[in-house]
Amino acid sequence: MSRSTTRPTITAFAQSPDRGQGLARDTRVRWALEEVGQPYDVRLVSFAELKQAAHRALQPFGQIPTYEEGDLVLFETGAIVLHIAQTRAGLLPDDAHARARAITWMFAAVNTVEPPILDLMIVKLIEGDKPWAEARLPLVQDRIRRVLRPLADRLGDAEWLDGAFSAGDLMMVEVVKRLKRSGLLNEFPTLAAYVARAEARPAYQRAFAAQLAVFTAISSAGP
Ligand code: GTB
Repeated sequence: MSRSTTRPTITAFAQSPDRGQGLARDTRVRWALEEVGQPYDVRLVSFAELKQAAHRALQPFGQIPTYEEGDLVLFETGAIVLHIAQTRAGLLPDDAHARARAITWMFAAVNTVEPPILDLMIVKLIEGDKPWAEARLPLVQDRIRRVLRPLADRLGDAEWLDGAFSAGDLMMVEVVKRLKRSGLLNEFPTLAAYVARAEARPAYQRAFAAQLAVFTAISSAGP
């Protein structure tokens, strides 16, 4: 494990549409940094700045978050969290096989579990007024159940997915927690408890508070 000494800078929304409820993806990077005890700086970007060349040089798709550490620039939260976990102690086990399994859960989160959940957000928030939205909703909900059921089965009564809390749990919780308001998570009480357990971690609480503070600051500044 190579210990990095450079203080990273991440980007986050200057005005997050979720009003600081922890749904924007900088939260998962903040959380990973908090878990490993790595202090960091945040550069807030406006929606206009996201699409400008200077930001696209860091993030080709014009999105947050980005991660800068010395001359290293990263985008994609999976890659950022993996980098943090591989360069600081606390988010990946030392045993090579356990480490590979934890990374597998990270990929499962972004590659298998997150796509149908994002589909639900699209149906509800972006395409909600389209003529097909109502008919499509139950299909998307079923696709989500088809990943939540095996996830709940695998978790069973365990605290975390594979031994100690890892970057795999962090990414999985970040993905699954978006279902809270949909009611789907409550169909799987052990997964709801898993999310609650993760969000009770002091590192998550600090990450959540830090991103909420950005929203609180702009709200109290007034128009
Ligand atoms: N795959 C990329 C990653 O994981 O890093 C996805 C990054 C991404 O989707 N970033 C979003 C973004 O910058 C913010 S998090 N969007 C601006 C754009 O594309 O123009 C997604 C997000 C946005 C808003 C809410 N919300 O309001 O609830 C939740 C999540």
